Amino acid sequence: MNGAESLVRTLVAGDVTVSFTNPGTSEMHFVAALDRVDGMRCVLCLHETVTTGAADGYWRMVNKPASTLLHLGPGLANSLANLHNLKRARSGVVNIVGEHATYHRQFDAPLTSDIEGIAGTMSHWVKTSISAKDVAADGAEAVSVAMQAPGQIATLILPADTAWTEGAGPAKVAAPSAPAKVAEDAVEAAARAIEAGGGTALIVLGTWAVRAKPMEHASKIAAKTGAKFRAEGSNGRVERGAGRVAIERIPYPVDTALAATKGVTHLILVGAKAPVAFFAYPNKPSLLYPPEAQVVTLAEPSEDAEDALARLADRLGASKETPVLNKPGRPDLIRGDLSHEAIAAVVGHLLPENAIVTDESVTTGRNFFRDTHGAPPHDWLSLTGGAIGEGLPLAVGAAVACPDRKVIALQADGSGMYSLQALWTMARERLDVTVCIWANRTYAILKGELANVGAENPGRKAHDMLSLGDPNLDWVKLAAGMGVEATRVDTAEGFADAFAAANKRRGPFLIEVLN
Ligand SMILES: Cc1ncc(C[n+]2csc(CCOP(=O)(O)OP(=O)(O)O)c2C)c(N)n1
Ligand SMILES: [Mg+2]
Repeated sequence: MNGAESLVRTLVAGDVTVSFTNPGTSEMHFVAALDRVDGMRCVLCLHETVTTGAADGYWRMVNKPASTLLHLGPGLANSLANLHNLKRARSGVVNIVGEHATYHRQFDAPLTSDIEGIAGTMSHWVKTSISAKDVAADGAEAVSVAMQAPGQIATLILPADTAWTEGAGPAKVAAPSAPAKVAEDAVEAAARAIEAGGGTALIVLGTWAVRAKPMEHASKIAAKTGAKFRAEGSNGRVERGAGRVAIERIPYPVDTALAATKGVTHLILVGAKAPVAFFAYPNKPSLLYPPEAQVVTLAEPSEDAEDALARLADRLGASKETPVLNKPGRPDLIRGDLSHEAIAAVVGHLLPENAIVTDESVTTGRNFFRDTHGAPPHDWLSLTGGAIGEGLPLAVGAAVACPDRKVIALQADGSGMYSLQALWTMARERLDVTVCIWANRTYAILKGELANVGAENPGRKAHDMLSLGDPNLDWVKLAAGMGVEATRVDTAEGFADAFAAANKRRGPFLIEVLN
């Protein structure tokens, strides 16, 4: 058995059973091994940014790593923006990156580059296998690293000769350990902060704390003590909808966020960071909470948030409280123009039960949370690292992870263009995704940002840099060119009809929503 096959067998035995791939010559033996060994689903992606975004969506839904297969330094470099988002989502992944044969590197062939250097910027662990005998053991270590709570990025670099030379056979992946429980001191410190702060204490929830059960504990604590709670500004996966706790996020706009945290005296972090502004703006603070507030960490992102919140509720005598859960309820449809209100109403009115929503809506999505609190239970996956172009790849990964659930990709047009190749993978793999493109034909958010940073009287050149018109993008044709059926709507009732119809069928369908 060659090194490549020993690696594939190691990955499969370690429960890494999906590979989002974009291979080249140096990875051909790995491709052949993937072909020979049962148990690995290989999903071809037509740009590397799709592979890492998909691996992120996959992890968020099943809490285990997919692998990617990337072509040397340039392939890895193409994947970095979504690897960044994956890291910010606190997800895990095993990247397999091909490399020249060990003896060939000295000749500085065209694709030679500093792969470890490129990988190091976005990985928790980087290793180049030095011989075929090591490949399986290195792969087993990579899987263990990726599984380390809350999730880590392991990048294994595979010189071609280590793949094709006789290996040592598969290696065993160590069983992942459960997330650590927080120390009693942390529970006590959080309890004291909440007792001292009362109604001015704010619990910030992130990572696993925004799942249904831990949020119920947070709601009980709020009921007992008057403390408030919110989710981080963007979250890998929030469990939401009817019968679940209504959670609001720390708002994105600085002024709105500051209004939401005004008067906070105690900040209790649960799998979350203290909130900071996305960017600095002249004459605005960087911290999105009063700087004099006391900040207490109940649980790190790697720690067991559910257990921590349950113990905190116990300590505060809140365990018997009744959590406030969303009642079922949907907004009415609004007829006429495709205003942000009307779009949110369609999403809220028609969101399918048990849907997985991937949300890269940017300006169009500001009302989506409000209008979906009472929709049937669903998961909400947001852009976590601010590097736009992850929405469609996330949808690919979520659909591969959960083939029995409808994926709803809510996608701004400018962001969608960074990784629209994901549509082809949706068609190739027959993924059950309804894609809604918010075709406002601009970088709308940046128009606001131009004013926010104090740039005055923008002229023609600035306008052209923020406009996607001239020529208009034709998403129906773009989708058709990649094998995805599509339609265009320009009224709220047209969108409602198309959305309902798309959600009834299986397989990918795209709706270009002119707004
Ligand atoms: C990788 C990356 N490149 C560029 C940006 C800067 N950026 C932020 S928002 C944005 C435009 C978003 O436009 P669109 O997706 O159409 O959403 P809209 O503002 O129209 O709602 C850009 C270019 C970014 N965040 N990430
Ligand atoms: Mg836009």
